[in-house]
Amino acid sequence: MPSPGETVPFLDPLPGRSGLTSWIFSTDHKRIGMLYLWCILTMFAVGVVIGVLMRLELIAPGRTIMGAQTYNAMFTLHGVVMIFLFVIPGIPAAFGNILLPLQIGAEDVSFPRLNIFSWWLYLTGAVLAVTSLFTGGGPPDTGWTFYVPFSERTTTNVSLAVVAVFILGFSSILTGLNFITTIHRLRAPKMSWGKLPLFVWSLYATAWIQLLATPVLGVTVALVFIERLLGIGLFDPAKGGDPLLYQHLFWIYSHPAVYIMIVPAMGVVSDIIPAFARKSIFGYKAIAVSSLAIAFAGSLVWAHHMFTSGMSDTAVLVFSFLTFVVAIPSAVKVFNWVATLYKGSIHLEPPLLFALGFIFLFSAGGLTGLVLGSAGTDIHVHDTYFVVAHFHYVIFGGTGFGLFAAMHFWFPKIFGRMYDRKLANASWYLLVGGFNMLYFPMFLIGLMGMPRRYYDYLPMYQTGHIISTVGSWVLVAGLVTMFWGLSKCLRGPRTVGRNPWGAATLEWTLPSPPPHLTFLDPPDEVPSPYSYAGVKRDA
Ligand code: HEM
Ligand SMILES: [Cu+2]
Repeated sequence: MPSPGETVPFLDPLPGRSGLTSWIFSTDHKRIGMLYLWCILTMFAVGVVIGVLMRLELIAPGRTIMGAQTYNAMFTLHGVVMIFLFVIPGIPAAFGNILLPLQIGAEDVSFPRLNIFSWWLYLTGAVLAVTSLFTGGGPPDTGWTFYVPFSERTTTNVSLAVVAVFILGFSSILTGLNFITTIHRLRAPKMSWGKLPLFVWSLYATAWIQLLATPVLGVTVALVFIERLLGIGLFDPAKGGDPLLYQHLFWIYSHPAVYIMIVPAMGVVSDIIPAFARKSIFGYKAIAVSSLAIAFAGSLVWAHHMFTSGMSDTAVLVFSFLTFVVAIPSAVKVFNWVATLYKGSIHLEPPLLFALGFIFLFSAGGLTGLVLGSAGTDIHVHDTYFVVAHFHYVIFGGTGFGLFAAMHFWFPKIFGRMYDRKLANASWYLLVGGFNMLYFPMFLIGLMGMPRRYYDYLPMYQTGHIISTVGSWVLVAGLVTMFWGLSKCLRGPRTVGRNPWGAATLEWTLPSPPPHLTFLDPPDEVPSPYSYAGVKRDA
């Protein structure tokens, strides 16, 4: 007879093990993924509220709803929350945890206790980051980049904030370590590297960046902390330190970090597109290898954030060239997705809509990145709203939409219930429309010279700012609609079968929701992940 663990859905309590502790001390990768998911969505909500408040301030020149110092704290907090608490952990820690073992036919990740420990570190880091706002000398006002020497001289609570970042970094490193080991050691015997779902390949590439690049950030923020505490001159030129050194160290992590954010989203899109085009993925190997290529080449381009910092011209040339090189693997992916859709039998369901939103917005972000990667044009738009537009297109349009796509693809599997598809479709129009209204004008006012990180501006920029602020309201309407539609996954009878979309990766062979214990014995047969012959959808 199977144990209750093999039949009871993982969301439901097991006999004798229920309540909050069965979640926060769980070593089940699926439950840990859910813990991350709730935290990440909460942090997203916090970040959005702050973003909307900033937009409100910017609706008119001069002071509107907050003063300069409050605005500085707001953009710092918004950046820290969105980067370190939302997009970096976002897809890998939530969906990666839930799906990685299921997709490779493993019982769990390699180190389940380390896994829950990572979540506790994440929670500690999040609590400290929020605490830094209310304690010490007021909320940090440096921007999420903590640039020296200002971050060492400001009397605001930077010390606690960098400690929080340090702890969050460890959480990320441990997740990466866990995933690499799991993929190497725990694949089902028949799950060869060539049969790995592309989402797994993307997590694998990401995990290497998490493991190798994050320690650099840890060291860097630790040095800022030490310098603030002890007053030794590491980075502050007044004390004989070197501020450029800080920028190098910071971006050696933080540029690869943008790939920690985006590569898993690319993996999500690579899994969704073939399933909804009913056609095998075009260029499986190219997509898998391009994830690794992005991880590798992406580690060599950090100084494109520093073209105006006074580096040598040779360095500028080299980093500009390398930046163009790293665009290639991303373009390879976009090409392959489009080629997969070509002549497919397309089902325009919500997951595909969000994946298409990803391709469109990410491409806009990526291509404008080339304007920034070429030093001549970068010097003109550096530190303007052009940059703000660019990175929102990449990280929000890319990773954010990738996460939305993942939710619409896998929530039926996770909860056993379908969301409201009409609301999902309606929200997509509001989100894509609101998004472009919010961020596109920023390209234009950026080109006109509107600097970033200012609460005030010249009247010549007001039209763009008004459109942008109204766009933020449309976007929020889209978010509310989307989450309202998704919340249907939380109530009512569980009616979704094993494979509502007719997808071919292993997790769709399990019940929805999967039971507590899965793949105690590895599966005998491992499907080809994108071959749809004979795969039926059952909802
Ligand atoms: C409703 C959604 C959002 C709105 C209204 C919004 C708005 C803004 C505004 C007004 C700024 C300040 C620009 C400046 O003065 O330089 C900003 C900066 C920023 N945003 Fe957003 N944003 C939103 C969503 C997001 C998301 C989803 C992410 C990440 C996934 C994100 C990441 C950032 C980052 C990293 C900064 C830079 C902070 C800094 O300069 O230190 N934002 N955003
Ligand atoms: Cu970069």
